[in-house]
Amino acid sequence: MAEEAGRVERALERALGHLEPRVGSDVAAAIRHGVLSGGKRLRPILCVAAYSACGGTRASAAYDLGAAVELIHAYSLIHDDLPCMDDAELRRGRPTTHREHGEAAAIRAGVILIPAAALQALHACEALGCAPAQGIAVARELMEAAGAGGMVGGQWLDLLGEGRELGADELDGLHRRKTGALLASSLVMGALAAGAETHVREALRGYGRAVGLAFQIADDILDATTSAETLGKNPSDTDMNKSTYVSLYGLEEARGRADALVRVALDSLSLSGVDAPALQALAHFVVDRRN
Ligand code: GRG
Repeated sequence: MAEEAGRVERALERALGHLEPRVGSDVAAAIRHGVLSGGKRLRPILCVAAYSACGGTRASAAYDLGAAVELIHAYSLIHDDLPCMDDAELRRGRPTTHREHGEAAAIRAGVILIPAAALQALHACEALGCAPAQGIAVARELMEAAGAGGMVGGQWLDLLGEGRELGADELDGLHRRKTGALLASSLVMGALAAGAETHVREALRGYGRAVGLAFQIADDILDATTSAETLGKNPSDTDMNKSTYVSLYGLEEARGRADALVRVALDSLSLSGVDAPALQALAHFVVDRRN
C-alpha cells in the first residue's frame, strides 16, 4: 500500500503542477493542503488495480487516471469539513483545510477540484491511448459517481439524517451513494480505460459496491473503538448525532456484516473472470485497516 500510495502521490503532484499556475497562491496552498495531506489513496489504488487486472499495460500512466478520482475525494473532504457541514478541526492528523487557509480559500479549492478532476480523467485517458469515446465514458462515470445520484446525493441524505435514527435501508442507501459510488467508479474507470467488456466492468462495480459498504462499516467500527488522535480526524459521526452501523447493529454484528460484504465482493470478483490478487487483498484491507 505504501509503495502504491507513493505512486499516487507523484501523480497528484503532476496534476497540481498543471492546475496551480491557473489559480491564486492562497487557493493553490489550500488545494495542496487538501490534496497532498496523506490519506490511504485507496480509490486510485483500486483504479490502477482494476486497470491492470483488465489487461491494461500502461500501469505507470494509469496513476494519473487514479489521481482524477482522488481529486474528487479531496474536494469532498475539504468541503465535508467546512463549518456549514461537519465543522471539523482535524483531518489526516492535521488541521483541516479551512482551519489552516480560511473558509473562502477552502471553498474555492474544493470547487476548482471538480472540473479539474474531469479534465484530469480526460487527459489521463488520452495519455493511456484510449479512444475518445472511452475517455468520455470514463469522465462520465466519474462525474455521475460524484454527483446527485452518487456522492453529493449521499452527503445530502447524510445532512438530512442528522439527529434522526435511520433504519438499515436508509443507512445503506445513504452510504451506497456517499462512499460506495465513488469507490465503485474507481474500479469501473480503470476497467473502461483498459477496454474491459461490459460484464467485467459490472462485476467489478459489484465488487466496488460491496467493498464500499464494508469500508463504511469498518469506518464506523473504527470511530467507535479508536480515539480521534489515533484516527487523526474529528468529529466522529456519533459526535455529530448521526446514525452509524455500530449504533444500528452493535459492534459484533457490524463486524459480521463487514466480513459478509467482503465475501460478496470476492464472489463478484470471481464472476468478473479477472485474476486479481491485488483486488482480493484490497477487499480484506478495507475491513482490517487501522485508520
Ligand atoms: C453540498 C450536499 C453537498 C455535498 C458536497 C462534501 C461533499 C459534497 C461530499 C462529502 C462526501 C464524503 C465526506 C464522503 C465520505 C467518504 C469517506 C468515507 C471518507 C474517508 O475516506 P478515507 O478513509 O480517507 O479513504 P483518506 O483520508 O484515507 O483519504
